[in-house]
Amino acid sequence: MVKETRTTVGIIGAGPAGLLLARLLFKAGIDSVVIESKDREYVEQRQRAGILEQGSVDALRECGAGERMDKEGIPHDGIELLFDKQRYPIHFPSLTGGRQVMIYAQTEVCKDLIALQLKEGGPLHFECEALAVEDPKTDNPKIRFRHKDGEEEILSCDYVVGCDGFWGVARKAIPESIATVYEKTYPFAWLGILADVPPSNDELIYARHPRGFSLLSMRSPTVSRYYIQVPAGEDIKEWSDERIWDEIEKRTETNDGWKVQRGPIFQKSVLPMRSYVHEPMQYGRVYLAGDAAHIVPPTGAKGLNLAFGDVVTLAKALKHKVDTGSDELLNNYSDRCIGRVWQAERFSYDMTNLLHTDPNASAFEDRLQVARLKRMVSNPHAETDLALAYTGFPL
Ligand code: RFL
Ligand code: PHB
Repeated sequence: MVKETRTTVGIIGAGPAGLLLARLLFKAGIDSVVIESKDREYVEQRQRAGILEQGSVDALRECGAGERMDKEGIPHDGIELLFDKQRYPIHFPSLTGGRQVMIYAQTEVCKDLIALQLKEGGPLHFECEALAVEDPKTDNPKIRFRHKDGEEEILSCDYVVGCDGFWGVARKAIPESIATVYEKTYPFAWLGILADVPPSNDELIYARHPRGFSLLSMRSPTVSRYYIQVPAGEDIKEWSDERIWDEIEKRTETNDGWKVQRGPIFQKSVLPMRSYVHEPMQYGRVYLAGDAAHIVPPTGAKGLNLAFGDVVTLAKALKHKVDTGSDELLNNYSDRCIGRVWQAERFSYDMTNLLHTDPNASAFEDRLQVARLKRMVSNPHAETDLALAYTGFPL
C-alpha cells in the first residue's frame, strides 16, 4: 500500500512561486505542503533573477518576508541604455510618479522564504520528486511523489498548484485537447557571470552593440552580475575568463571615458532564451503558477515578478473561497492572470528584439534597430512606456 497524507493545498516546487504561495497561505490560515525535487542547498544557490518590481517588494514586505531585503537590497531609480558608444539614463521615479525597482537576488528571496517556512509554516519536503498529478477534475486531486529513498507517497489535496517551473509535471495534468501553447525560441542565449568586483556603474546598463547585447547588473556592492549575448547552444568551454572580459569591454565601450572594471569570475553559465505561454493556467482543481505556465526571455527582468503576480492572485482566490464559499475568483484565476502575462511577454520580446543583434538581420534592419533606440531615448512618451513596463504592471 502506498502511504497517503492530506493537506488543503498541495504545492509542487519550492522556487519563488511555490515558496511565496506557501507563505501567503500560511498568513491566511490555510494549510499547505510543499514538495521540492532538489535539496535545500541547490534551491538556495541556483543563480537566476536579480530585479524585483515594486509589487513584488510590497508582497514580500506584507507577508513578513522583507526584513533582510530592506537591509541588503539595493533600490534602483533607473537603467541606462548604451548604444553607438553613448549612455542614456532612463529615470523611473520622474517618469512613473515615484516607482522604483529593487536589486535583491532570487537566491536571497528563496533563502528568506525557506527559513520562514521551516520556522513557522507547513511542511516543506526537499528531495521529493512529484511524479504525477492525479484526479485533477475531482474535489480531491492528488500528487504522487517519490522520496529520496525511492519510497512513493500520495499527497491528497483539496487543490494542487504546479509551481514546478518549465520542466515540471503539473502541466501534464491539463489535457492537450483543451490547451493552447504559444511559443518562440531565439537564435541566441545569454552567457552570465558572477565576479568578485564592485559594479562598474551605479545603474544597470543594457547595451546594444554590433557584436551583440550585453547587460551589466549587480548582486551587492562587491559582486557584479554581467551577461553577454552568445549564439544559442554555445559551449561555455569556448569562453575563457579573459575572452569574456574582452567581449564585455568591447560591447560596452563609450566615448565618455567610462570603462568596465575586471575582477575574478567565480561562476559562469550559458542560459537559453524562450518565450512560452500555456493557456489556460488551470484545469479542475489544478492551477499553474510562474514558469510552469509561462516563460519570458530575461531581458525585461519579468519572470520572477510574473510568478509572484500569479501566486498573489491565487492566494487571494483561495482565501476568498475559504471565507465566503465562493468559487468565483478561483474559476477566473487564469483569466485574471493572463492579461498581465501577455503584457510581460510583449515587453520582454520587444526589449529582446530592441537590444540583441540577430545574426540573420540585414543592414537595413540593423539601422532600424538603432533608429528605434534613438526614438526610445528622445521621446518622453516612449521613455515613460519603458519605465512603466519595467517597474511593473499592477497586480
Ligand atoms: P522555478 O524557479 O523554476 O522553480 C520551480 C521549482 O520546482 C522544482 N521542480 C519540482 N519539484 C518537485 N517535483 C517535480 N517534478 C519538480 N519539477 C521541478 C524545481 O526544482 C524548482 O525548485 O519556477 P518559479 O518558482 O515559477 O520561478 C520563476 C523564476 O525562477 C524565473 O521566472 C526567473 O528566474 C526568471 N528570471 C528573472 N526574473 C525576474 O523577475 N527578474 C530578473 O531579473 C530575472 N533574471 C531570470 C533572470 C531567469 C534567468 N534564467 C536562468 C533563465 C535571469 C536569468 C539568467
Ligand atoms: C540580473 O541581475 O540577473 C538581471 C537584471 C536585469 C535583467 C535580467 C537579469 O533584465
